[in-house]
Amino acid sequence: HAAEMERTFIAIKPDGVQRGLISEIVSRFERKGFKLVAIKIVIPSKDFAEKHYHDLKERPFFNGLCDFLSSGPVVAMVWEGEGVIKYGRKLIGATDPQKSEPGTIRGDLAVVVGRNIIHGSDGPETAKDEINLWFKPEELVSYTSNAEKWVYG
Ligand code: DGT
Ligand code: DGI
Repeated sequence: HAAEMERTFIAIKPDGVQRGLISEIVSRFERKGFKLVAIKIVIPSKDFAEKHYHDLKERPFFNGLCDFLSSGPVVAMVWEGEGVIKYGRKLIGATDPQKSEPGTIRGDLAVVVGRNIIHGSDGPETAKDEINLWFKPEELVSYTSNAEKWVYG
């Protein structure tokens, strides 16, 4: 498994941080068997939030969404593993917590779409773009996890 592993960008939004859910969320990715390769806590500027959500520029909730993301600390992370982009979305659950299944992060821990506590890249292209937006290359740590041989066999 030395080959290039898939990576995704995951962010705990200000509501998740303020509600004390950092460890709960990190734990779900960690216990699954995914590997944490970057993590930091930052308060994004409004301008930065707009860059992150540029795809949603035309939506009526865009401004409020960007105000919200820049309203407090965000825990930005990069997680690595086989199928981590798609399965990360599965761990997170549907965008609207009213529709997320129990057992998912949003299903278990959030109630409304405007406060759905976490973001995850929705595909390989956005994963690459979002990792590059939030992290410098030297902030990504390459290492061998001792658990890998037990996770992948
Ligand atoms: P997903 O799977 O969460 O990326 O969402 P999609 O791709 O199934 O749905 P999309 O990208 O068309 O819409 C994203 C979210 O935006 C969706 O959860 C509901 C919300 N939304 C869509 N259109 C409108 C609208 O006209 N007004 C408001 N307030 N929300 C909208
Ligand atoms: O990738 P997701 O976060 O699951 O969903 P997305 O990229 O379609 O939307 C990004 C964020 O925008 C989402 O996490 C919460 C917010 N959002 C989406 N739909 C609505 C919304 N916020 C409000 N207030 N109303 C919406 O209908």
